[in-house]
Amino acid sequence: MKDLEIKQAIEQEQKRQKHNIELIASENFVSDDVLEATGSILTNKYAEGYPGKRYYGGCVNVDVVEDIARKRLCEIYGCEHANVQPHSGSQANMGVYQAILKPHDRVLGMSLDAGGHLTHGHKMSFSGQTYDFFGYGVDPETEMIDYDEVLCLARYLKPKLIVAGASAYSREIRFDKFREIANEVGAYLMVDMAHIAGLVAAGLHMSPIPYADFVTSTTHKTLRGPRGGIILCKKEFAEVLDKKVFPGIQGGPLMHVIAAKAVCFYEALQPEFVEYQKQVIKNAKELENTLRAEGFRLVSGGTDNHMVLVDTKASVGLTGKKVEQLLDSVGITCNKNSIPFDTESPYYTSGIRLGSPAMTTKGYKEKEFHQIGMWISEVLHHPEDVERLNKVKKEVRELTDQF
Ligand code: DSN
Repeated sequence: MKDLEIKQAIEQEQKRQKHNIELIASENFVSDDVLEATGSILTNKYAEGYPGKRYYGGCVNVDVVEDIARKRLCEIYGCEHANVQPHSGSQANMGVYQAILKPHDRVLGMSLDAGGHLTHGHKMSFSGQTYDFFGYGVDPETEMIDYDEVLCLARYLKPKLIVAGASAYSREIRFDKFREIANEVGAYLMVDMAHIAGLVAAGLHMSPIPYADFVTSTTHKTLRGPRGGIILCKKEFAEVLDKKVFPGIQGGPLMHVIAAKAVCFYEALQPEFVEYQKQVIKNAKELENTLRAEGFRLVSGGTDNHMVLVDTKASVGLTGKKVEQLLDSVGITCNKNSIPFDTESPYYTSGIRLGSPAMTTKGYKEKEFHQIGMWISEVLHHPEDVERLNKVKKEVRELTDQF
């Protein structure tokens, strides 16, 4: 690469990805094949439209790519229609909203502070600015979704759409219950399964497909593909949805990314993928058990999926921001995260979110995740002890060197 500044930044990032323990629940490491497709010459091609109905010539090869991607995606999830063009999860959610809502239509989604996503109606997001979103939260005692509360809110608000799915929720989501609620009030149901898409693909989490009118996702979290979005829906919505994605909210699709999505879907159809997802859950469980044994308060008491939310404020008196910095200083990467009923602002937060997908890809098993939990405990119980921090940093480096 002739651009030395960018070359150097990429090389530094490669070192960081090699030597840090990556616990950001929404990140993963793609295969060489996904990387190859993402960096391929398909980036040169304009292909506005859909296979067989493009607005540019020369689309014969990218048509093959997009058709394969759609077919594989339908095979993984058993869905009727798939759109693989959204550039991101936010674009996928926007595509669905545009397909069925008008500005100021009423929507019920999970609040950001309870674990929902910005695009589930936050006031700083297009979603909260365009539509009249109302939020459901979690039960103050269990810190899990209270389906009776969701039903009460839905009966009272009569939303046109109910959004299920979360960015920071470590428990199984009952899509069947959401369907019952949506049926009772005559609402559409959209499930944003971005975080758990890989677990669903492997049959380890209840699938939203039989219950939801629309399912959105990113492809880069537990699904372990390139950065991007997807939408799955019933056949009856296929036409309106496709029109809203293009030309409604996007222009040319990123054909190199769609090729990489197709490769990711191929990988998700292999038996090894199920083994990988099983290990993701086992590793998160090991982290849960280790941290609980070390005295940490975990939101909702633990996990059913790939993530663990830690109440750092209650456990060690430190904000999520401080903990994120401390762990980063020893080579452990995570993100600060608001927890239910947080008294700190989203910039500081009272907690952190930890996830197992990325290090499971590197080959870590329960033994390594137990060790990670012990290091987190050591650092957070002795935040001022520079000698200890240096010792943990050295040990982290020794472990990452082995994988
Ligand atoms: N921002 C993503 C996450 O980290 O969970 C959700 O899209």
